[in-house]
Amino acid sequence: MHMASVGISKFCFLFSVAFCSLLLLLIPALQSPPSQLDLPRPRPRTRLPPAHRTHRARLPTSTASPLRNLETHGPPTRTQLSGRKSPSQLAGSREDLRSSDGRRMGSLMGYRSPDTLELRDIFIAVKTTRKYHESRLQLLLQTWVSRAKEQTFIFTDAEDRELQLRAGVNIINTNCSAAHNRQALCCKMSVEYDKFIESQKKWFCHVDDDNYVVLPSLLRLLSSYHHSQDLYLGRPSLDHPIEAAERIRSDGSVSVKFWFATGGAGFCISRGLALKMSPWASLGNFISTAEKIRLPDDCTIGYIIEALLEVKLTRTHLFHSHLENLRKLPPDSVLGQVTLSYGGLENRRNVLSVVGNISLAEDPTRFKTVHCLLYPDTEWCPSIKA
Ligand SMILES: *[C@@H]1O[C@H](CO)[C@@H](O)[C@H](O)[C@H]1NC(C)=O
Ligand SMILES: CC(=O)N[C@H]1CO[C@H](CO)[C@@H](O)[C@@H]1O
Repeated sequence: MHMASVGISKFCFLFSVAFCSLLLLLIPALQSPPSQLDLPRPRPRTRLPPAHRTHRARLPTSTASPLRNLETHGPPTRTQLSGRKSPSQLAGSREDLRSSDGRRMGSLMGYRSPDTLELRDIFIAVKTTRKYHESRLQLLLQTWVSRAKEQTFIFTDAEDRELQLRAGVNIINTNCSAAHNRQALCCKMSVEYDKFIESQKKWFCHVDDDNYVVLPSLLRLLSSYHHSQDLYLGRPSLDHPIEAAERIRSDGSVSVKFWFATGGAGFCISRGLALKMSPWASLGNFISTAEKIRLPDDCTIGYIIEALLEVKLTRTHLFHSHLENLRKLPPDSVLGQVTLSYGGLENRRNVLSVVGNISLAEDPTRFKTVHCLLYPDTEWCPSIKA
């Protein structure tokens, strides 16, 4: 009896020892791999190779601080964007931008699928001034803006509650001067930029109050890119790059050459690129950047993108300003363009040649005709039926 119980205890003891050893052997295999993961790591502010990133993404969430989680996965907020000035901090906004797309691992691994873009992902800024609220703006509100009310933002320089109520669109009083000078124009662009960043939309498109935006064409064009890519789309206004004294990176003794998209034809910037522009464009920085290089708003955009960020303008001939000979656009290609315009007071006859059911007297800009060709169901469009 006694001997047998000793035998059982011995067996139990040996069995426990064997079991524990087995467990000890298994522990390293069960544990999470390499201890480097547990080391405190520097803030993820530098570009990491994709393999590294995927590795990190598999970390249990408990090891990542909630703060870091918020920073890398949440969309960048105004405060995060503000005050970023140095190039190293700029890399930070790059990180924010890439990881704001973190769920699209595909794009991080190098292949991107075209954006499944909707019209409401595009922020369309229309620059105007008090003087044109009745004439130019009214035409836009009646035509293309009526088809994109939610995502169109009209930047002006006066309070106009009546217009806001009547049109039911977003009208932003920039509080900038109504003068048509560099300072006033840059002031408006600066507000446009900040409102776009705030909006969380995927694309920033700027147009003037004499532009018709062919919404289906705009959507088609932007859908062929991804908003996390660096994209600056527009029509170069000159046939040569502009040259300016470099006063941001040097003392102005050297000059830089860069292309810019003419503001009068409209241009679009991807969110990815817009976030990188933040040190020179956000919260009033745009005005000081423009002051330093002493160039107008659209040139300053080109300067920040081409000269400072070294991203090339993607040329497109689908954007049109009133400075072009609009009559030369083949009538059957008009609806395929992205922006259209018309000659102003000084060139009344420079209008699109479109064949429509509305007379030139009734529609001197041809915008109504274009609109009715695009949306024949519009209530004020004349019936096309014979
Ligand atoms: C313009 O001024 C008004 C009144 O002070 C203010 O409510 C509004 O936010 C300002 N607009 C911008 C874009 O700062
Ligand atoms: C305003 C205008 O020109 N309306 C014309 C549209 O087309 C129909 C049919 O051809 C004409 O009857 C309208 O006068």
